Amino acid sequence: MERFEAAPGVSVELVVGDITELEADAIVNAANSYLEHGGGVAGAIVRKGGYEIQEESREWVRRHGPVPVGGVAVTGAGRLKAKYVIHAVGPRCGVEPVEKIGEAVENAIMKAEELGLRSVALPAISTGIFGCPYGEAARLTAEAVRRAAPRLKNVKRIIVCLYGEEAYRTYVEAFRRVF
Ligand code: AR6
Repeated sequence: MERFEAAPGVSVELVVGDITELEADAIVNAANSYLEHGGGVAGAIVRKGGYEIQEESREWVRRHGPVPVGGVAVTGAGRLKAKYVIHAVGPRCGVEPVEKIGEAVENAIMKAEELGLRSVALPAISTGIFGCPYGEAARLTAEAVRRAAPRLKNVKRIIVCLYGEEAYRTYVEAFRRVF
């Protein structure tokens, strides 16, 4: 585990593990615009949290339409320890601009703030099925945390959850450069 001070009173922790096991007020999902939760983080969230998360997601899309790339939507978290799932839509690399990762991260953190939460856990958005390289995703994520952190009053703890050592090492390097 590696911890940085993102702003006075706001910490960002990088950890290795399964995001669905984390204790945070909100877990961020690496979602697609239709909130159809297939594999990766999304699949794990529905498997562990329950199918109600998928149903609530469909209802959200029926009401509001698809979530734009870089945007977020909120549902309950079913049986997960978290109170909410914040579904953040990252870009598909080679199709949409990689910079949208930063937008998705910043919007997810600011949504947690708006919900009055103290802690939020994020995965490495777009680096799995959406095919973005860890290096760029890590830099964009670190820069997005730096932009969001000074504006936070409720959120005190941001956790970035990496799945495996390679992702972890790359994100730690990027965060050391930014913080
Ligand atoms: N906990 C933490 N990280 C994980 C977990 C987990 N349980 N499982 C995978 N990862 P991905 P994307 C890592 O594919 O690239 C879905 O079908 C994984 O190693 O979950 O944004 C959605 O419905 C990778 O580093 O998200 C979308 O259609 C990172 O999490 C699409 O995939 C993100 O991988 C989104 O693709």
